[in-house]
Formats: sequence, C-alpha cells, structure tokens
Amino acid sequence: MARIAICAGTLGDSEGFTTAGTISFSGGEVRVNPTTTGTGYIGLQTYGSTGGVTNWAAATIYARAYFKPATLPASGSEEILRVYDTASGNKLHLRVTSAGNLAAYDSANTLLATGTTALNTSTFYCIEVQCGTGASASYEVRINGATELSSSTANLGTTNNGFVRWGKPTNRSSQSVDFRYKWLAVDDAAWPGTGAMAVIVPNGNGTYNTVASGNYTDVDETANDGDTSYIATTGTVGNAYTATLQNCADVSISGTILSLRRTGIFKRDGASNGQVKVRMRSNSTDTDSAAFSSTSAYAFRSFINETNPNTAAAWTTGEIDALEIGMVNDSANASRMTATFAIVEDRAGGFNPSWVVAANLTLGASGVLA
Ligand SMILES: [Ca+2]
Ligand SMILES: [Ca+2]
Ligand SMILES: [Ca+2]
Repeated sequence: MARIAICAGTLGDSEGFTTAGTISFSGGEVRVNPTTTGTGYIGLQTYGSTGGVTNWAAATIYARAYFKPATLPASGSEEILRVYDTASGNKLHLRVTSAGNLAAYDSANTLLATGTTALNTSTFYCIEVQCGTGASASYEVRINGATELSSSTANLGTTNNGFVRWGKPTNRSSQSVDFRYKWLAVDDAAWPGTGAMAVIVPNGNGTYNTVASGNYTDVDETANDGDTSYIATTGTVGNAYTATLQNCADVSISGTILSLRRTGIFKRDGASNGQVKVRMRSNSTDTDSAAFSSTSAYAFRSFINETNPNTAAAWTTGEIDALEIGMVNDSANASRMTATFAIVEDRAGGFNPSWVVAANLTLGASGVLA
C-alpha cells in the first residue's frame, strides 16, 4: 500500500471528507479558525473498494499537511492534529503552543515532548507525523523534512490507526486560533515528503457520450453545485460518459507525479436507486471501478492511483494530459453526476515551504504565487 488519502484543500469544499465546527475552504486553503472554546476540523479517511470514504486499519500511518498557524493560541496550547484508532479512540495528538512550538501527546493525552522550533505565523510548513501502534511504540514529527520530535516507547494504543483530524478537534486552552492547511496526504508505508497538489477539471466531451442530458460544462465546477447542473445517464447498462481534462501545464503540474485521485459525485436520477461505475481512460484503455449504488443524496466516489493502471508505471504528465474520466451506467435506472475532477500530486510543484508569503499575496493551486 501507499497513499491512502489525499485532499488538495483547494476545491472550495471538503472533497468528500467529514468536517465539523468552524472550518471553511477558500483561497486555496483549508481554514480552521474557531474562537475561544470552539473547535473545527477536517477528518481524513480512505476510499473503500467502491470509492466511498471509510476508516483505514493500518498499524502505522504517516500524515502530512502544509500548515500555517496564522493565529497562535494567546496562551497555553491548542490541537492541530489528532490521530484516532479504528474504534475512534485516541492514539496521538499534536498541539501548537503560544510560542509556536509543536508538542506531542500520547493516547492517554499525556505530554510526550515539546519541540524547540518556533513556527512563524506567516509561513507554511510541511508537517509530517508518523504514528505506530502499541503500548510502547514509535512516533515521529517532522518539520520540513527534519525530525522535531520522536520516541520508540510512546503509548499509542494497541488498536490500529483509523483516521486523522487536522484542525482543532478538541479544546485544550480555550484560545482562539486561525490555522491554515493544504495538500493533505496520508500514507501507510512511507513518509509522504514534499508534495504539491493541483486539480484538473473537464474541458471537453471525451470518447464516450451516450447520456440523456448534460455535457462537460455541467460537471466542470470545483465546489460541486448539486442539482444546478449535472449529466444524467439513460437507463441503459453500458452507456457511458467521459470528459477530457485540463493539461498539467494549465495548473503548473510538472516533474515527478506521486499520485492521482479521480473523483465523481453521484446520485440517482428519479425515485429508484441506480448503479454506476467511475471510468478512467488512459492510452485508449478504460479502467472502470467496481459498481456502486447511486441514492437520493449526492455522494463522492474517489480512487487513488500512484501509478497508471494502464502501464503499472509512474504517471507521466503526457498521460495525464490525455486522460479522460467519467462514468458508466450499470442499471436500468438512470443516475446523475454533478461534478468530476482529478487531483494530481507532484513532488515539488515549484513550492518551497520555507517561503514567507506576504499578507497581500496568495498561493495558487500548485504553490505558485497567484
Ligand atoms: Ca459549469
Ligand atoms: Ca487534457
Ligand atoms: Ca454540476
């Protein structure tokens, strides 16, 4: 295994993941800014065999986010990440103190250690956290690739990792904070390292276009618009739709491709549940997901590929430029797709996390100043 979740944080919504409390998505960032005792978070899980979000069950996970503490707690410390087991029990959490230092706590919420690096309120840092399993197990926290905190004898609980929440999941010191996140990744085999993400959206109708209504302009928005615009299938099994997508150069993707997540957002078209598959077309070969039901509410379906399933080798930017994604109808009942897109993660993206971004500038989708 490898990448088990990625979230660009730039689409304008939660990209299918669970959120709670004070959280918003704009300007290419995930913003968690609860006041005083308030909380807020985005929870990252993985995508099951039919693309729905579900807990993982990994003995060790490596979670990464680019993190900027725009407002630190005025006193004490507040959580910025919590790792949960498969039964929603505590494993490990990370706080930032009023001085900008990271502090790690074990499954009993007991302080393990406080770091010495002071995080600046105007800088994005690549924060990575390894969390193992066991009453005496390994954890490590890295800032921009350098070890900040670690132990091989931490009490991280005996139940495997289930999910993580970035943000302030629990109130600790009753302090207002303003935390910014982007480019969230979780891996179950290795440190994610640096990685920028960009989103490519439909820009034309592709190879397949046997639908009842709609075209690529109805599925090209980032924050999905529900029933305002959508593609509706016919009730014929095997009828399909694929869209062409923006090219890598359009969104500043270059170099080594680490992963590609393809997502569609589906519901039924009518009173009866339908059944659909997500289709991806690369090098004139179709890769279809397992079939899943479309129901009365829109649901995200996502699949991650670190390699191109057509070649079993790393993605090339040329292959991504020629990629098509869409859906296959697999039922006598019709279904709707309101949006589809792919999130592409590359190694560098031209982004140096040590850059200080001036207050009047913002970072674009791949970390280029916009
Ligand atoms: Ca549109
Ligand atoms: Ca293209
Ligand atoms: Ca739409």
